[in-house]
Amino acid sequence: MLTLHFAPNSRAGRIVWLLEELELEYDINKMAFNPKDLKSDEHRARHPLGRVPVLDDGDVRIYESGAIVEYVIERHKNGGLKPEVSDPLYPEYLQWFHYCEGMVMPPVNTIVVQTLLLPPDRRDETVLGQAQRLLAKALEPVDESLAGRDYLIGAFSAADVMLGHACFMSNRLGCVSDEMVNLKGYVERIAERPAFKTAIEMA
Ligand SMILES: N[C@@H](CCC(=O)N[C@@H](CS)C(=O)NCC(=O)O)C(=O)O
Repeated sequence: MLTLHFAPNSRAGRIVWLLEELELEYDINKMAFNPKDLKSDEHRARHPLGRVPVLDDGDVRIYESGAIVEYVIERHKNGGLKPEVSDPLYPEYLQWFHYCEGMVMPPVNTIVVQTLLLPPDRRDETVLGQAQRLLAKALEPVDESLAGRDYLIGAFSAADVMLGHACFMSNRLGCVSDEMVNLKGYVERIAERPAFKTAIEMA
């Protein structure tokens, strides 16, 4: 049985979304998004930094959301939700899959820290402004690439589970401008997917 170690409003939502899309059975260990739960000895034994998501699958324990997504689609769905290696879309699939944690999430993290996690007297407007500009820049090529496409490589894929979730979060943080019409439509399409709704409503 798959067990997902989860906290609300976090990247763990990606894994719920994926498991729901694939109609796989799983258990959830729901923790609060606070140091008491995430930095407990119990959770640090699962993830040395006390972060989520972490997935258990029998004797296997794995963290890093991208690695978990790849693990699940390879081990539990015969490589479903991604193009074949020989498919012309495969490089683009890989690119957007990794663009999520590589380019979009670093400024998202900073924005979350600077607007939600730090107490107001420790927030820094300069750092926040830099991160917002960086995120807007990082989202531009995503917006452009979505012109005439419903999803990142046309059909829905695991790259959407990664980057689509990051785009949804960016939009929720108010960082997707109305000019990014393709991206706005993409976020709306994602939000309409029943599996995504289940993931996002899991608090
Ligand atoms: N690159 C990692 C990032 C994991 C991560 O930072 N998760 C956040 C939630 S979105 C977390 O657990 N934060 C708790 C903390 O920093 O204390 C992944 O993709 O899984």
